[in-house]
Amino acid sequence: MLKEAIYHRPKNNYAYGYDKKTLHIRLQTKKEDVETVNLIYGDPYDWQEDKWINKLIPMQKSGSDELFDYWFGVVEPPFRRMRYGFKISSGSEVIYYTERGFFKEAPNDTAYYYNFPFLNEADIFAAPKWVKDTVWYQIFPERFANGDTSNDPDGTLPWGSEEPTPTNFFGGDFQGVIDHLDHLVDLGVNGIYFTPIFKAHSNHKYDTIDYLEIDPQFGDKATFKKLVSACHKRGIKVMLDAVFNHSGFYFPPFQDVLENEANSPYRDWFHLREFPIKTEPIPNYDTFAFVGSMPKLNTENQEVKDYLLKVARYWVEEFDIDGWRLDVANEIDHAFWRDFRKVVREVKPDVYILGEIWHDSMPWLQGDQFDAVMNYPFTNGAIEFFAKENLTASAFADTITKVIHAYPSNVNEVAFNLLDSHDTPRILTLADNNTAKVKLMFLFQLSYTGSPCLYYGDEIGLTGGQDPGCRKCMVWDEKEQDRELFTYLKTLITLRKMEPAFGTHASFQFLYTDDDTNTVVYEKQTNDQRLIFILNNNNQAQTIDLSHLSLPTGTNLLTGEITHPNKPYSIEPYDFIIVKV
Ligand code: ARE
Ligand code: CA
Repeated sequence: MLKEAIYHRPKNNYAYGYDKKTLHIRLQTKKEDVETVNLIYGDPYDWQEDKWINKLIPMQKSGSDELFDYWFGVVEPPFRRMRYGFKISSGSEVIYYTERGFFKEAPNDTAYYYNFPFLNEADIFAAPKWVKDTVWYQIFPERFANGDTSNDPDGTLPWGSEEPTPTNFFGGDFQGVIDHLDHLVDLGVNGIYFTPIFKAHSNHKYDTIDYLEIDPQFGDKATFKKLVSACHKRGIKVMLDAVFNHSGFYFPPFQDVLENEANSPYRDWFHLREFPIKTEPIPNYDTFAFVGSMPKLNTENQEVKDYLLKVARYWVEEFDIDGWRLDVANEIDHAFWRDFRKVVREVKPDVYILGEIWHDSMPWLQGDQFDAVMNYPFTNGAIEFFAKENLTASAFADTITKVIHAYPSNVNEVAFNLLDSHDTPRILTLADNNTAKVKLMFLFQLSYTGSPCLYYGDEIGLTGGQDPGCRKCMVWDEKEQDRELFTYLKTLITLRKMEPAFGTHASFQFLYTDDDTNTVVYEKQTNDQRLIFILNNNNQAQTIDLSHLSLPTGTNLLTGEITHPNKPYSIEPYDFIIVKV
């Protein structure tokens, strides 16, 4: 047994409260090194005649990647506290693994064991319930629809007349969104994530001038109020983009510092290193990246914190928005985010808090800061396997299995799963304009655990490379749209709503991969439904034999045909079968 590969660490993703009475416990061991793992657990104060009273329950393998097996156990400790360890068997070898290391016999001293001291309800990670039933749609307002030319900025170009650049404008606005809400209702999405809408200098608005004003090119507060109410009437949630890591260059406090330097009352609103302030050759103050027009805000300064938390509260309280997406969230201090959560949850207890973090985000997902992060590790796996075909089927399963085991289950269930965004090339472009590959990618995204997000235009086959290419004007002429793709997506979203095991209220587990045929098989399960997804990520049709899985007889979810587990499944190129068993 390879002890070096055996790993557990309480709290975080290895031991956590799933709900107010349930603990989830995980253990990592070397792949295929261990046959059984039993969880030893008991109440730390339950002794009889000097013997600790504990129980042994078998743990299940919840997944494997190229290096490790992951073991999973569920416990409901009667007094919401427990000491625990592991009995691990490999062939004739049996060892006991506790916080104090490995033993041949189970120690009888609870001080040796791992400790889950108490399951406090306030500590449990809990996102708003509605998120599990939300299919998001990301809108870059400047490029969705120009519904009112009277607010077009100077130099606005005719809609879709040119390729997008970092500086050109096409006049998108709120009226344009209101005019096309039925497109979203028809598609079946029920949450909109808007990139920034507050007064700013650029076409992307990530360089804020005034956090309490709508950018005039989008409309005014009355129009925004009309937009939110129109969305809510259609059962569509509204999430805004909070750019609190930095302001724009023309943010009045930064302008004041430029003018008054050390005498400015705002000098501690930023991270200034010396005067005079210079932006070249690189800024002599902290910024986003090295972008001089994005001076980093000092969120540890109480005045800045008070100002930004007032902004955070204002748009929830006055405009009834349902969520905040937090820009460059991992470069702002944790104390700020803990206060942010308190403030916005005070106004709206089920407001959704989504951090933009492209990497491991466990420190922000403890239940005291964010409800989710933009799940780019998921994105990368899906793009590499489905769009670029750089990953084998087993490597893809390994990638996703790692993502799943990096977080507690209750975090995974509300993950924000995107395939692309305003910061990445579009999926059709990444898939070399192969719509069949994109359709298979959408199937995986929409049947995976968590809340999917569709980037505007992907549903009708918009293309585009890295920013700014991915920010083309939306195409509204139906003759120019890929309506077949739209209808296909609409069908998947409907299935996600209709079939209990399709969405995020179900467990997810890979069942089989075949690297020769690039086949991936996974199942989604609820108490009363089991769906098996068989994906053929190959440009050749395949007949896939799954008899070794001894699946029960089922029906093809899309065609209603009976499926026999010992009869190979014939699947067209880049197609799939969903078996309802
Ligand atoms: C402009 C140019 C870009 C250029 C960039 C470099 O347009 O071509 O690459 O400058 O500075 C906004 C605008 C962008 C603009 C940018 C700077 O939307 O068009 O880019 O301002 O002026 C990292 C951050 C992540 C950030 C991305 C872009 O971690 O937070 O970079 N995303 C947010 C927003 C952006 C926005 C900003 C931040 C600034 O979503 O739209 O940009 O407010 C790896 C790294 C990640 C990195 C990611 C993408 O995964 O690990 O850390 O994200 O690549 O680069
Ligand atoms: Ca306009």
